[in-house]
Amino acid sequence: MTVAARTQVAIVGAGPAGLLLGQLLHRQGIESVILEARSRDYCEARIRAGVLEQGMREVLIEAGVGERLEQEGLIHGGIYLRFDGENHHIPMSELTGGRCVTVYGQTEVVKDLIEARLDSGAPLHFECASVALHGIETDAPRVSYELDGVAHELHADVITGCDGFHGVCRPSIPDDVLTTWGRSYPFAWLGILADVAPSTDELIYAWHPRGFALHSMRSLELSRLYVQVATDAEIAEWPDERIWSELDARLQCDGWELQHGPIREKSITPMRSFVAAPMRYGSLFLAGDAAHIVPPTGAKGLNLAGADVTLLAEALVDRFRSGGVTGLEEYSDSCLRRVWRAQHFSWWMTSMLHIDPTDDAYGMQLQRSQLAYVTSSTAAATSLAENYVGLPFERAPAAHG
Ligand code: FAS
Ligand code: PHB
Repeated sequence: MTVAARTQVAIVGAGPAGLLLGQLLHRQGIESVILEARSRDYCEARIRAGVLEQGMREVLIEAGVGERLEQEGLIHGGIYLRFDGENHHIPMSELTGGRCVTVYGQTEVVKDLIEARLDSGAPLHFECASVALHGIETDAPRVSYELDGVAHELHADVITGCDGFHGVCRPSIPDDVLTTWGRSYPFAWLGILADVAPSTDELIYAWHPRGFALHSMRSLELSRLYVQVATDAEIAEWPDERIWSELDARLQCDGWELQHGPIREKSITPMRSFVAAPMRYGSLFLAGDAAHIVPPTGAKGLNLAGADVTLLAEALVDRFRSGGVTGLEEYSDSCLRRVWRAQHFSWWMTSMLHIDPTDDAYGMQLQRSQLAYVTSSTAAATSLAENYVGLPFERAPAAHG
């Protein structure tokens, strides 16, 4: 027996993209159902991004889920670039007319969005199995899935693929329609969450011959740090002592000391760049990691997901309210303009700051020269700053007449 249901927008995936899209639509009276493969605990526990662009902060506050973000988020007006034992501040807010970033973990964004969704009473189903799309070439698509052993069919006007890089939505688009671009990097990040106050007021991105290191944070009591490791590195090879020793070496700076503390979590993340286009096929729209991936050096992944669904929500509201289709027709091209800018910036930050084992001494000299230029030229620092804090989120044409 199959249980049939109907909604306006079927959202596959309850990561930041799917949850924020659902929240934006709900606030405009548009019905949606969110289908998530994993459990609520799994979604809320995944430690991922940590930095919100100005535009993402504004969207979350406008969407009515910004209360904790405003109370607990740490507003940063700059970052440090550290190399050859010297620290260089990039005053991003000064260089961008006051735009800042907010340090607020993706885990907290997801918790805030799940709480808002459950409080709204709008459908959000966790642990959906065998999710599959049907009829996306038509204007009557549907999603089949199993929940608690019961087969379901969700009929919708539109399906949004917010199911990440490994989801089922992008693969539902025929190969002869989709074009993909990508590259993998010859290194990865080992990230730790440590119960110790940060040893810095703003993020430190460090270039060092032993490899890249990043000092970030989650609060004034919780530090988040990363070291570049080999692509085949395993956690078992990285006891706490080795991690702290590498961080001490790579973040070394005269008159400064890194505070150590108990490590409560450690994980290894591969580094890749990826884009799939178009981000629309028939009645299926892709958003977030389902369509694109960036190396985390530029802190863009989560923010790109927010930019996509901000555009998509406005276009969908216009479609359901007044039958306007301009926003939906222009959705993919509008998103991809920002996606490719973020792709380049993320590649540029990654190439400037990581030691590529396949590169040579000449390559390291070029990196040093680039770092010296960015930390001595206002023009170069402004370019980094406006990309890091994020260009203003583009809005759907219909939303502004
Ligand atoms: P997500 O992958 O977050 O969410 C997709 C959701 O869809 C998941 O909950 C998944 O369970 C669900 N799903 C998958 N298949 C499904 C199916 N068949 N049916 C139903 N649901 C399904 N970005 C940064 O900016 N900074 C960082 O430091 C950073 N670190 C990262 C570390 C890791 C390990 C990873 C993987 C990513 C990291 N990112 C980082 C990028 C990350 O933050 C993403 O950009 C962000 O999670 C994108 O959000 P979504 O598009 O919602 O995708
Ligand atoms: C993080 O805090 O997790 C973080 C911050 C900046 C990055 C990547 C990750 O570029």
